[in-house]
Amino acid sequence: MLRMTFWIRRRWFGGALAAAAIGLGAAQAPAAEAVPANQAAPAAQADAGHKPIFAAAGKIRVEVVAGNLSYPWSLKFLPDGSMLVTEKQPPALVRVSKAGEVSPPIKGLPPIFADGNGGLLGLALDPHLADNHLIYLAYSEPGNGTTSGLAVARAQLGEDSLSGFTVIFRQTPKIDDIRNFGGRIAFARDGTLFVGTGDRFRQDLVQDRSNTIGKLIRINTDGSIPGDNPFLGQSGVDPAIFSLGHRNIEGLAIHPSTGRLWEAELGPFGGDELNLPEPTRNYGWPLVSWGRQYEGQAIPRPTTKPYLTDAIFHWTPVISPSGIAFYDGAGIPPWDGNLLIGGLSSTALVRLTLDGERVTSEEKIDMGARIRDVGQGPDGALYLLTDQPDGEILRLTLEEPDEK
Ligand SMILES: [Ca+2]
Repeated sequence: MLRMTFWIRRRWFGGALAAAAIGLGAAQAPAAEAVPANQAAPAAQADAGHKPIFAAAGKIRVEVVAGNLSYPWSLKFLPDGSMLVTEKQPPALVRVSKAGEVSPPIKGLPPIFADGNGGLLGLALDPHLADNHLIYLAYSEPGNGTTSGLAVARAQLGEDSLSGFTVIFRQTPKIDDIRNFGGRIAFARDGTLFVGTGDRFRQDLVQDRSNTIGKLIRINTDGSIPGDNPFLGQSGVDPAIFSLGHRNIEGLAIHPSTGRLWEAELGPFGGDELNLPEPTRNYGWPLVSWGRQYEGQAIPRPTTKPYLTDAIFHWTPVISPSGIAFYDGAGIPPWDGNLLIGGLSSTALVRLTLDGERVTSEEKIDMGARIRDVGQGPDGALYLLTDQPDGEILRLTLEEPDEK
């Protein structure tokens, strides 16, 4: 059944992509609408969920592990090999067994602002999860009136409920807008937690260091400020800030050998960025950009300035990067050491080959669906989340290497 619906969506999203490419919408293509429920696949296509994709590496097998997830946003593997998945809207946290069975929503989430880009977003597992059962969730928290802001909380994961739910970070100020919450969170090797925020469409606030709009955040897991945070003790600066000048951070990954944080953010009309954040550095938004404002006016050139730090790679037209992950090639050996990026408006899996900290080549692999998160499973396969009202977990492995 799931395989049938996957085939329908592949066709339908292919059409949506073509339409978006003609008009202005490619840079900010709205979340794609649901496929009409009365569409039925021809019986002959019933097995088309296994329809492979053809990449430079060869023929890639695509399996639908689970479906009927409502805009799934983050995927993490628990020690027993099952998965924990956040669903953006309506906000829900669910377990998914290795066999693909989706649990009822885990109880204990707080009130969540679920509109636009908001909802239940990022997920991180404590490095000592097996002992302390702690998980970390990023979500948009309702404020006064129609305002909202990114929040990060930790809680103990029980079988079917969360306990000890504690907010450890709140983005300030809360903003009356439904866009650009950021929302990805990732553990550094030193046990601190990185939080990627967005600009909330308030460019005027991003270069102001007294707030946490458009910033990369670094905190301890109890919400306190690490003693070596770069702005700690500076008056008028929020001490949670690690770096600034970011537009909308939805991709964070720690490099497996260097331990360095890599970050992907959505640009405006053009100018998606891949950055290597360093403490105190200013990544330029909205002073400079490789893109243009949504309204079309240019952002002043040059694209960077001596006191700003430029992206190491950027995309125009945009790919709309969301989750990113380094991959060790266990299930798809030719992708060993590559950085894989989920693309939203591009409906693509974007693969970058690297030479140290330099990007040497790029492959955009059309997945026919918006890709919200990517991650490697304990089985070595690559897993993807599709950003749809009936989103899926896809499992990718190399079926037949390209012999060329
Ligand atoms: Ca930048």
